[in-house]
Amino acid sequence: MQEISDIKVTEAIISTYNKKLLEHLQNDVVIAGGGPSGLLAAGTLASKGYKVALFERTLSVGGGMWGGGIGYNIIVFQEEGKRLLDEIGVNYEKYEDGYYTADSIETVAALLVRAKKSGAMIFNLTEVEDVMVSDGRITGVVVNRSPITIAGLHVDPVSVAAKYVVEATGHPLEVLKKVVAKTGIELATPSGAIEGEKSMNAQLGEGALIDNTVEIAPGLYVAGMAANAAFGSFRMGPIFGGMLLSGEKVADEIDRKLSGN
Ligand code: 48F
Repeated sequence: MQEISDIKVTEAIISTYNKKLLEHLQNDVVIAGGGPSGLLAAGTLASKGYKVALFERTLSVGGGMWGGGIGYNIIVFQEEGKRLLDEIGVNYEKYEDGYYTADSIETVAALLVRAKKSGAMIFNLTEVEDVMVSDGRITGVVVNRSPITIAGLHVDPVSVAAKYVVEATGHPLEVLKKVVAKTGIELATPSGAIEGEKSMNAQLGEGALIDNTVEIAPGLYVAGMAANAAFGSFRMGPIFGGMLLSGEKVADEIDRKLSGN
């Protein structure tokens, strides 16, 4: 066995992490939240060559996907979601016509591997606690270490720039709430404010999700459950086709903007 220096191990971690953090102080796209929609968007954008940083508050990405429904680690996809499962290499079974089941753990793992291998940089234990604003446009995010925010410590955050930010924090809409509370920017919703999430109706919720995946404020897109919560649409429970399709749509829209096509 080679001789191991404890200090070398420490130095390797600190210098490697600092390097990747410094490389991602300016990005094409920053994604707030590492649930299924954020992960799919990160992988799709990174695979097109964009510089992408995804910030996730918790230790693990995957958001609400791990636990399937009531902690049974199975998720359901409808016909339209199957194409993306094939694309990311997830096994699934037909349950009945129009209903497919997949292992939630395999699906999170596949989304994560695809995002990382495509070149997206994932920063876990990092909370997006505010946005950067300039001339009425969102120009980046303000991040802090989650152990600091969870402990409620009075420690200042730091800033990370992006040409576009994606709000993918799911039900709580954390980034958009900050935008509304602090910037005075009018949202692209019917009222110009957050409409609020409605109760369960998977048919209507999944149907509305793609339409709600838009640039909701200059420089800021909404994706996933955050999009439905912002536009006053329904929640949909453990059916996940819409989440992946929303991640795909937000990536396509941002690609169109950045490439000028
Ligand atoms: O909630 P989440 O899985 O978002 P999603 O991609 O998917 C929704 C489904 O899981 C489910 C559903 C399906 O039918 O309705 O709820 O819209 O993942 C959101 C992620 O964002 C993280 C959070 O820990 C989770 O992993 N997050 C939340 N607030 C912040 C954050 C924040 N302020 N900064 C960073 N990450």
